[in-house]
Amino acid sequence: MFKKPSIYFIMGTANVKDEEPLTVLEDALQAGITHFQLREKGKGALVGSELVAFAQACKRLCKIYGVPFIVNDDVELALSVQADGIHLGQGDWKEGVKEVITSKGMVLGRSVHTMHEAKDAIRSGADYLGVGSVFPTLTKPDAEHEVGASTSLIRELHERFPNIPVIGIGGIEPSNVHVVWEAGATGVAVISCICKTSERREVISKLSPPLKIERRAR
Ligand code: TZP
Ligand code: MG
Repeated sequence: MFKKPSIYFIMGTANVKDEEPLTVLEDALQAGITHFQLREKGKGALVGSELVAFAQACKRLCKIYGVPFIVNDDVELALSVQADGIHLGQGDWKEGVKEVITSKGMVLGRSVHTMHEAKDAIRSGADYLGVGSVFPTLTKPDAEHEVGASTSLIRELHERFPNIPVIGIGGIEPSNVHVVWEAGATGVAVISCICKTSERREVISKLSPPLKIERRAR
């Protein structure tokens, strides 16, 4: 699922203000995102049948563009819409979840902040890791951020576990993305810089890695 450098877009309806969320997703797909995660959280978040219908619509769009559809947190939702993957934070892990996910052919992503958490996640079956927050972000106010700690963790993971894809997240935008690629990340995950722009093609092209990093791709 992570053969090329990844531009991993994350969105929930709360991240979008003046546009239709599905329009934003389709625009981002057309503009070249490589992965999509539905992260439906916060005030006014969809629930129940509305959430399932929205997830199904997101999945349909992703399928048209050949982009994996990943669900944040909600294992039940991921299973019911047959997502391609599920992403779990440190607090969202439940015993037995890996077995269920694997039996459905789904990929498992985990958020980690330290080498200890990373080793634990890999041991318990994570197929890829999210590391951050690399930079300060308003999108997740409770996210801890430290550029140095995140980039050195990305660098160390790249060296010690070269087969585990590592995705940097948090406050990433065209002006600072080079820091994350240079640390050895497999991909960059972004919410606001894609949701908030009307120039998605330009932003996504500026997020993409320089050619020398493209060639290094696992
Ligand atoms: N986890 C760590 S930071 C973050 C998440 C979900 C938010 C990233 O959003 P943005 O807008 O790209 O900073
Ligand atoms: Mg979570």
